[in-house]
Amino acid sequence: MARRKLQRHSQQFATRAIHVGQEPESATGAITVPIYQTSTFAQTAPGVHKGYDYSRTDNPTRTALQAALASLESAAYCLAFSSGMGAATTAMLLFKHGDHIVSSRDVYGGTYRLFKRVLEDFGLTFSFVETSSAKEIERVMTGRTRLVWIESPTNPLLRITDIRAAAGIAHRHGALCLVDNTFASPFFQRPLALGADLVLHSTTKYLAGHADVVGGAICLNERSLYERLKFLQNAAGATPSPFDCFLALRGIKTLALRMREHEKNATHIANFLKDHPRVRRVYYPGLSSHPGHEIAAAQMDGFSGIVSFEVKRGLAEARRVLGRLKIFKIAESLGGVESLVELPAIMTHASIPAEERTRAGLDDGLIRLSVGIENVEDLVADLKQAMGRKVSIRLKTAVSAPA
Ligand code: P1T
Repeated sequence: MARRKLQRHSQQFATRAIHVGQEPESATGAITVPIYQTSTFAQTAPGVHKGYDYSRTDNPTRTALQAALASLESAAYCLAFSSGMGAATTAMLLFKHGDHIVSSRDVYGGTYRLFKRVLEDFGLTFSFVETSSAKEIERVMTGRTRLVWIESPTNPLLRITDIRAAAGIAHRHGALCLVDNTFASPFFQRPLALGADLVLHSTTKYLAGHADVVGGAICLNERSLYERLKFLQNAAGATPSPFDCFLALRGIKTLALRMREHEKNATHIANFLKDHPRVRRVYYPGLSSHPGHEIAAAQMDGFSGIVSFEVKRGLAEARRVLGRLKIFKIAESLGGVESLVELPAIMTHASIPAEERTRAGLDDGLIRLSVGIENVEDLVADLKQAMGRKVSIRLKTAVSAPA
């Protein structure tokens, strides 16, 4: 995106993040949306109420969060959930026995686990393919395909799918296209504008941004689909608490500021790692050497803050690097202000069988960094000291069973 256009986008975005759905409260003028910590609402007569009857169905703090998120995704509607997986599970209730779903091969381990170890038992069938290739998507589409599920960038390999092309294939086959936009955040990518039907978020990550709340959301434009999902949100009940909605909303106010810093720091670190003698490969869509770089540059406004890399000497060396890092904390999750590091094969993606991980290109020694917004020189110094010392590897460590 041209600089001027990006500047305009981010100005409007930053304003919407602070104001949409967040008018001062009418009774008292409270500037911040209150935490409506109530399970139920008084009715003046049976069935007569002020738009809220029970907090699983709707709650004013959730209404505010949903309005803000819908605005940021340029969506007509948004529904909030108790976690990203709560959102995913509810989305999948749109489908029934015999339906076929095409999914990116490289997806969050919990998404794979939901598909393979839960939903297959309910008669849904799945094809996991490299969705960065339109040909691959086309190859597995059948008359029963109802959904193309895409992560872009993917977790943890940062693969990029051409969302417009994938949505086009889905639509030609009468299927929906869902994009898990967690890694980009709406600041850098708005999939509905590229033709997707549904956008899913783990709001736990960049949207809330402070590693203090777990949540999820689905944004969309189509009214009948929204009505069905709204029904399912209430019927299945994976809804967020008012306090969780408050925290997510508070985080969103600074999303624009944070995302620029995440990207700046991640770019710096990707370039540092790219030239490091102990590093075999760096995965960051902002690097011109990344195979998805051109598509990412065309469909995103920036490359976000996750960098993955392989060290030359594999898992044992990766473990040692993690053991030496001081500022980067070893933890699952991502997208918070603080820098985190993890080994996907052992942590976030351990529920994917080893042979499937290998097929997806996920090396046991892959290290994933969630680059925070600390001083970048401090982060580089931390990586330098952790990777600098001579590593003598005696330990041959097996990858353990799923967490
Ligand atoms: O953790 P939860 O809020 O339920 O979100 C699940 C989820 C969905 N989609 C993507 C792309 C994700 O990365 C996640 C959660 N991921 C991690 C916890 C992780 O460390 O990768």
